[in-house]
Amino acid sequence: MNIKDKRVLILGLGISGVSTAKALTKLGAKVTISDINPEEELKDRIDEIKDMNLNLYLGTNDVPLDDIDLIVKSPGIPLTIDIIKEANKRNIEVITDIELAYRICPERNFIAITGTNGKTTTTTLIGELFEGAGIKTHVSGNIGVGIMWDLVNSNDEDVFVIETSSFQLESTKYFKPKVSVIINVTPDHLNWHKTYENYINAKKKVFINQTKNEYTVLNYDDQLLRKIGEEVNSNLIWFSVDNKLSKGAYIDDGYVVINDGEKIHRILKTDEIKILGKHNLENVLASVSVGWIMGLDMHIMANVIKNFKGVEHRIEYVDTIKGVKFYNDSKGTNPDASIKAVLAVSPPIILIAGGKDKGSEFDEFIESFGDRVKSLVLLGETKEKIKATAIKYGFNNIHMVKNMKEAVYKSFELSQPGDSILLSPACASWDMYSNYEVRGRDFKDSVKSLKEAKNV
Ligand code: UMA
Repeated sequence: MNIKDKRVLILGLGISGVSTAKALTKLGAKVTISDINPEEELKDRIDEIKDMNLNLYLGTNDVPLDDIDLIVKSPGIPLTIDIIKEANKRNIEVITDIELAYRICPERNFIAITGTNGKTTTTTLIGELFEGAGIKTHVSGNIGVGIMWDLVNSNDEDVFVIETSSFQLESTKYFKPKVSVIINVTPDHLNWHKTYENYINAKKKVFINQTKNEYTVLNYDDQLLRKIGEEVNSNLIWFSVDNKLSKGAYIDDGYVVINDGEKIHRILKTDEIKILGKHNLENVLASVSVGWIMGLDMHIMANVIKNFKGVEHRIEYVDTIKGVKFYNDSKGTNPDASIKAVLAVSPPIILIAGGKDKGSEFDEFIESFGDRVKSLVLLGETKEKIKATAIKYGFNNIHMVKNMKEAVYKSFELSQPGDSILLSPACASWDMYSNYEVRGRDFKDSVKSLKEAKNV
């Protein structure tokens, strides 16, 4: 696609909007941007684009569409807002940045990772595998500065490892990565997608355009994905923690192995992996599958994995105060992610949960506590809903708090040496914070302040 002189409206001056605006201006497109927020709230973002020749509409998304050829919407903007409905009537296409990147450079080495949980860890690890092999890599999509700015600052042979969310995938049409990965699918973002089926359909778009020239990597242990595998038209590679496969990546006798169909290659021992939990074995298996498909050296992969300590805000060890360990899992933004954290951290656990209501149910989350969680400290929009579910299952050691500092101090009060205090909200952060990173940092700052207060 030649974007030069195309009249593009960018909806949303967030991370992806700024990245797209900078890139499209560089590529010679005629750019208009609108954001519903007023100027005062977008100062930093405006600073990044202030020297560029573009039209800016602030405090509204209602922009005249007469001179617009294409709309690139930020992933968090719903398809139901008036301007998008009007664009649909006029047959003006509405896409997200990953689709735009693909259309501009379809031959690039795009590797797209999706799934309900584990996306960021897997994307980051795959990025490190390529970098470890000396290949110039851009870790992008839901991570970092936004894919369009990465794209205009790259070379043809570079690899793009893209974390793709259902929000981004929903508005793709031709997007076709060289390798697609789905790690797992469980209900999430139901307030956005309305039905689980819509959410699943958005996830499937990661492989839907792929052919026999491309690869799809799926989790064999996920029953839904096993069924979805029947719809894959590309070369399908499975990975599994629980099963030995005739071809693919799995665990065998304490080793991560790849069976290439003829030979079994041992990559590393599972006890050499630093990131905790069964779900992280899945993330490692998905990553080595991609590395193998792309021809990476297995020894290099082993070394990178051995040194990989995980990502910030994902079961991140923070500190130990008087024998109590603190873990930040702010990235646990849905019940399934938080169940994984509860299973990975060593009990007894004091769990801090609650946040934005995305329409999730918390039954399985509470059921996963077993003997592992001893107290529940709740905050945010969903605190009453989680409390009611916990009581239904006979879990009564519940404490309601108003903010993160109170949550951390209360948890410590409830703890004994040997306990773990885990922030894993099972909810998005958007009721109290701009994103999960800000929430995670608030948790870590509160732990720091507690440490100072306790003088240890
Ligand atoms: N806005 C409007 N009109 C509206 C709604 C919002 O103009 O009707 C404006 C807002 O005022 C704001 C901008 O749009 O200024 C925000 O756009 P956005 O929410 O899409 O956020 P970005 O800053 O562009 O960040 C997005 C992703 N956010 C979402 O998908 C919600 C970031 O993922 C991603 O890192 C970034 O693009 C770069 O690609 C974050 C996320 O939480 C990490 N993702 C969700 C998740 O992981 O579960 C999907």
